[in-house]
Amino acid sequence: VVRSTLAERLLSGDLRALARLATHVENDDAIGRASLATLYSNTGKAHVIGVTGPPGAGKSTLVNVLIGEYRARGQRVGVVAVDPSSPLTGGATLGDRIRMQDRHADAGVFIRSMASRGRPGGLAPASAGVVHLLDAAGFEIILVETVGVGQDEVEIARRAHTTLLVQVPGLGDSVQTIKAGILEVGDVLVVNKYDRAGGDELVRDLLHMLSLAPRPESAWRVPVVRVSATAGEGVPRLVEHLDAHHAYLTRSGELRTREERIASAEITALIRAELERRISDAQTGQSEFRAMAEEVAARRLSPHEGARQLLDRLAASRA
Ligand SMILES: Nc1nc2c(ncn2[C@@H]2O[C@H](COP(=O)(O)OP(=O)(O)OP(=O)(O)O)[C@@H](O)[C@H]2O)c(=O)[nH]1
Ligand SMILES: [Mg+2]
Repeated sequence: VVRSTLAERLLSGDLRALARLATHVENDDAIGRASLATLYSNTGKAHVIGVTGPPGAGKSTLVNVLIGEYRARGQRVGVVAVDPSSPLTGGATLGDRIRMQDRHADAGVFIRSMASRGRPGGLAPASAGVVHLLDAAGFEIILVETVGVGQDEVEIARRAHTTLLVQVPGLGDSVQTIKAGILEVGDVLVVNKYDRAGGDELVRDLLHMLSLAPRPESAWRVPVVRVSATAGEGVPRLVEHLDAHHAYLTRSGELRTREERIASAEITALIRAELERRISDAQTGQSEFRAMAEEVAARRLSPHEGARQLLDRLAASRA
C-alpha cells in the first residue's frame, strides 16, 4: 500500500494531517523540517495578519469575530495563537481556547495554540513554520495573535504582512501605556472596548502620536479603527481596512519588500537557534565551548578569536 505523506495529505485539504504536521513543526523534528521544505513552494498566497497588543486588550475576542467576518465573506481563516505562558496572561488563554472552540466544527477555520515555555530557540521559528503550513493548506487569511509584551512577541508581530495593534481605553494615560516602538509596527490600529469610557480620547491620542512619527518610506496612512469586539461593532470596517492594506502592499510593491524582510528575519532566527543548539549540545558543543572558554580565560586567545574559531568549528560540525 502506498501511503501518502502528511505533506501530500495537507495539500489535498486533510486538516488532521495539518494538525499532525503542526506538532512535528512545533517539535522541530525531521518530519517537520522535511515537510516544510516540500511545502514551502506552495506558500506565499495567504494574507498574514499579526494581532498584537497588551494583555487582556481583547485580542482573542477580536480574532474570534474577525474569523466570523472573513467566513461570511467566504474566506478560509487560519489562526496561530501564541501563549507566552506568562503569569500575566496564564489565566486567560484557557478561556480563549474555550471561546474559540465553537469554530472547530468549521473546516474553513483552523486554530492552533502554541506555548513558548521551555523553547530554547524561541517561539518565532515554530510559529513561522505553522504559518507556512496554514498557507500551504490554502487558508487565505492567517491571523497570528501575540501579546505585545516581550521582544519575541513583537518580533512575531513583525513577521506579518499587516500588523494590527490593539489598544484599549482606561489603562491610565494612554501615551504612557503604549510601549516605545510598538506603535511603529502597527499598520492598522484598533481602539477596542470602544463601548467603554475614554475611547475617543484614546483615538485622538493615537492619531496625535501617529502624526509625530511620520513614515516617509510609505504612502500608507495608518487608520485608527473603533471596535467593540464583544458586540462585533466596527468589525466589518476593520476587515475593509485590513483588505485595503493588503491591496496597498500589493499595488505599491511593498509586499515584496516585506516578504524579504520576513524571510531575512526567519533565516536569522533559524541560524541563531541552530547555533544555540550546537553550543548547548551535550556531546560536542559544550566541551568545545568549555575548552574555548578556558583558552580565552588563560589569555591564550582573545574573545573575538575564540568566537571566530568556535564559529568555524560549529559550522563544520553537522548537528
Ligand atoms: N467591554 C468590552 N470587553 C471586551 C471587549 N473585547 C474583549 N473584552 C473582554 O476583555 C477580556 C479579555 O479579552 P481577551 O479576548 O481574552 O483578551 P486578550 O487580549 O486575548 O487577552 P490575552 O491573550 O490574555 O492577552 C474578556 O473578558 C473579554 O470579554 C470589548 O470590545 N468590550
Ligand atoms: Mg488572547
